[in-house]
Parts: sequence; C-alpha cells; structure tokens
Amino acid sequence: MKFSTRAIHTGQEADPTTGATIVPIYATSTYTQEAVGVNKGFDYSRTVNPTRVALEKQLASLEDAAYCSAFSSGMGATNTVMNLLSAGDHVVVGEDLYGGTYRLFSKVYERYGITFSYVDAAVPENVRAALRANTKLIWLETPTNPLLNLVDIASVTALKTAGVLLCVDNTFASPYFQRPLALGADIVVHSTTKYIGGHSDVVGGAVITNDADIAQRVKFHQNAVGAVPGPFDAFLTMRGAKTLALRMREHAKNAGEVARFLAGRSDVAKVYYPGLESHPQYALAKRQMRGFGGMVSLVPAGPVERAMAFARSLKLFSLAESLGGVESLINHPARMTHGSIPKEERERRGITDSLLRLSVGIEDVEDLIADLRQALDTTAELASAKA
Ligand code: P1T
Repeated sequence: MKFSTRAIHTGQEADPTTGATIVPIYATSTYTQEAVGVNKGFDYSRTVNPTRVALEKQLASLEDAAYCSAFSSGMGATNTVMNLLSAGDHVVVGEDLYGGTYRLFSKVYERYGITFSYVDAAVPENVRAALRANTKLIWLETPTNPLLNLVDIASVTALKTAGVLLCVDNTFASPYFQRPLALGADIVVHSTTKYIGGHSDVVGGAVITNDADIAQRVKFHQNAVGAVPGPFDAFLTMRGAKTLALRMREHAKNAGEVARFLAGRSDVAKVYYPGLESHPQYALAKRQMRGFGGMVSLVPAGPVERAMAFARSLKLFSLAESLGGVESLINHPARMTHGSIPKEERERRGITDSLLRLSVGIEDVEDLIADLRQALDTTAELASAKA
C-alpha cells in the first residue's frame, strides 16, 4: 500500500469489540484479567494500551519500518535512545540541532559519563574524523533546526564502523519527504508534536527502527522509564497523521513560494531553504528528499531591532515555539528554541540574534506573502540602520 493509504488504514482496523471504525480512546490504566497471567495481551497501560499500539503501527508504516515506540514528547523519544548507552560511551553529534536535544546531551548525559563530539556533519568526513573506539552513536538532524543544513545520510552510513548506531531526527522532513532507514540509518526519532500531529494540539514523540534487537531494547526502556503518551494524545496524533501527505505537499508548496519571495527582497540579508537553487546543498536535497519541507529561516537586513520589529509586525505568523502545525509561526531561535546553547557557541554555528525561523503553514500563500511584505515594508527604514 502507498503512503497515504497506510496513514489512514495501518493499525486502524475496526475495533474488534464494537466495530467502531475509528480506533477508540482506550482511557484505562489497567485491564481485568481472567486469572493471574491470563489476559487479552494487555495488562497495564504504561506497558501497553490499544490506542497507543494503533498509533505505533501507523507511525512505523509511515517510515516503512517494522517497529515503533511512541512517547509523551520528542524529548522523551530522544531520551530513550540515549538510555541505550552506558557510562563511558561516546556520541558524535551533528552540531546544528534543536536546543533541547543539546541541553539533554550536555546537562544530563554528560553527568552520566557519556561524552559528545559536536561536528559540522554537512561534511561527512568530519563525522569520520570524530569517531573513537568507544563511539556508540551518531546523532543527526537533517534538515537541521534552525539553519536547514542537510546531512548526506547515505554517506554517513557508509563511513560508520561496526557497533556504531546512526540515529536521525527526521522531525523537520517528516516521513513523507524523507526515509532515513532506507538510507542506512538504524533509528529514526520524531517529535510528533510537529508535522506528524500537525495541528499544534498535542505533544509526542516516536522511536522507529527495523532492527528487532534495538526495538526490543527501546520497548524495555519505554516501559521501564515510562515517558508514554496517554490514549488521548495517541488518538490526536493518529488523527493528525492521517492527513500528513496532504499537509506536507501544501507546506512545501507554500514554503517554496515564501522562500522565493524573501530571496527576491533586497532588504532580506539571508534566506535558508533547501528548495532554493542557491542553497549550498540543493543537489543533495533533491536526491535525499522527496520535497523540501515547510521550514524557512531568514535574516532581515539591518540590526537586531529590525528583525524583532519585523517579527512583531506579522499578523498571521504567531510568535511561538514549535513548528509543523497548519498555522504559520515565527520563532527567534537565539532567545527561544536555541536559548539553551551558550551565545558564543550559538553564534559560531550561525545562529545569530537576527536569525528568524518560519514554520510556513497551509493558509493561502497569497495571504502569507502579503503579511510578510507588509511586515518588511513597515520596518524598512530600520533596515539601513547600523547593526
Ligand atoms: O518538543 P518535543 O516534542 O519534546 O520535541 C523535541 C524536538 C526534537 N527534535 C527536533 C528537531 C525538534 O525541533 C524538537 C522540538 N522543537 C521545537 C519545539 C522547536 O520549536 O524547534
């Protein structure tokens, strides 16, 4: 079956007890057993819940994978991948990544005796150079948050040595546009809060793999640690994911038009979008992704005050963290999503105080461009002010 069919049907057979066409919200923490150890495959909802199981089957199928464990947040998913490691292990990390992931690695797992090397993974050779005898994991985002750089997943797969797992955070592309497992990744992580849920009304995460051993270890930790989504969250995420293909096509179409509009403005200093021919990795984006996604970052010309005034002047793009919902958002990475990265480190990576990130929604693109135009025009006099 094709992607859109699987999104709507996989894991979502009619309910065996009632025939309900839509998977019910099984709001139960526990299950009545016939005798000790005799049950219908369900014993306690931290361990297993039918609504969550349906979501897990749906999400696995979207990544063309065999196994999925769902979590209460993207960070819950990331944390569980880190639970597979032990003190003394080393991780190579693509340095352009979500600030919360950096915070988890640097503030939590360093204390547990795990070490990290941050590299510019846009150059795969940098990943190879950072590998050590005790490296157990390579952690990548592509496209990256917030600079929309790409990492060549197949090239990194080719250089990894035995015993090293490759995990790709596929949140920005979504499984509709990119399937890292097919390119050799061992594990895919999602913040399902974003495109998969798609409506900014639920927080969640997923760990997806084709490797039975990894899947079993992730399941063990899902139950042992307990960062599981409740049945209501699983239901909302599953409902959102049914329309992922439709939404992603619109997000990408709108983002492409927004990026081209911004690139044509002389008062916009920089535009980051993998679908622009001027993007340094445009060729890789065309090869590795089936579409360029819905995220666009920009630096308006002028000082920081201009960037801030521009963000405030927008009427349709809400100033908010997160991304991937049907509504457009604008985010200031330096002070919002990436505030946990020290300023010096942030700036070295290119996350300047004037960088803004757009999550381009699926409103009518003419309205979105009109909003961006009026916000640029009304702040134009600040563009020539000295930085
Ligand atoms: O917020 P949560 O569902 O826990 O997901 C964390 C996460 C993981 N990976 C990536 C690539 C992410 O972007 C995020 C969350 N990001 C934001 C909230 C944001 O606005 O960038």
